[in-house]
Amino acid sequence: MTGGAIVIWIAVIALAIHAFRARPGSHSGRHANYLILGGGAIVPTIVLTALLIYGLAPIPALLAPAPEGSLKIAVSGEQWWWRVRYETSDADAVVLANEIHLPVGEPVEFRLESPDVIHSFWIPALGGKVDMIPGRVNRLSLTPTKIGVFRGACAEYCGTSHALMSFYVRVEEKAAFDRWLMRQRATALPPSTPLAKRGQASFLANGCGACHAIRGTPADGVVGPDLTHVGSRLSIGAGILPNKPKAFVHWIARTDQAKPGVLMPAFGMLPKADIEALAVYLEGLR
Ligand code: HEC
Ligand SMILES: [Cu+2]
Repeated sequence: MTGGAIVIWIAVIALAIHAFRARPGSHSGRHANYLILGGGAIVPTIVLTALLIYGLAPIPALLAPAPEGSLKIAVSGEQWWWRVRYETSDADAVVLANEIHLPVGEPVEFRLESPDVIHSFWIPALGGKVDMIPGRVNRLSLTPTKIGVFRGACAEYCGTSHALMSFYVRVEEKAAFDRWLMRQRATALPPSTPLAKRGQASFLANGCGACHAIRGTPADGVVGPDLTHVGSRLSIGAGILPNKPKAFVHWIARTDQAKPGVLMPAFGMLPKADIEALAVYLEGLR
């Protein structure tokens, strides 16, 4: 493309210089018309058609199904977070939120959906963006080639906190990925310290379980993110806060300040000690 651009640039500049130097009347009207038709219509049509074909060619590979047996991950864009479901060959899927791990060098197929409005799934370092449209399942296939942590974002304005809807993708060696997936599949470990126990009791007593699931406890809500291993995530609140007890306290007590318009009520009315216990309990869910 750079080569082609240089050739066209030189041709245009040469013509411009020629136009300045030519004496008036040195070209017939017929010649001038050929130049306008050729340079103004035919050449651009050929060049732009070639560029269009070149630009569209890689798209079918991105949208085609990944090879049989590759990893399939359903991602649902919600207001304003990401529901992630690993559809592993076993019957039981692995559910989490706002974080995706991938084995390096292996093809993966994302199935993108949305229950509410149009979102757009975009991991700039790994692949093109694809819209998540209510009532449809769009596909995106890619093969990550580099180990590392990459940020993803919603690329379609979807409401008040559209800009606070991010996620992280961790690309790692297959062995590390398998260990991670096994841990994510497991149910939550019971709380071990008195403070964490108090946190769990508070979680179950205050209705958090109506919206959140913590597998291995009676909490089985599906309105909000699955919190079974929330303590293992790189961030909380869809990429906006660090995974630290202090951030959990802030999120639980002043949810709407952390994320305007959020579909979770703030629980600032709970006793401070309860909120701190909740934070310690959740942060410990590795
Ligand atoms: C009415 C439903 C509802 C209730 C009740 C609720 N939440 Fe949430 N919660 C949500 C939703 C929805 C989100 C995702 C918000 C977002 O990121 O936009 C969320 C997000 C969270 C997150 C961040 C999860 C992540 O993956 O980053 C934590 C932690 C959390 N809630 C804890 C709690 C606790 C603790 C309680 C009880 C004190 C509670 N929630 C009660 C709906 C609820
Ligand atoms: Cu969105």
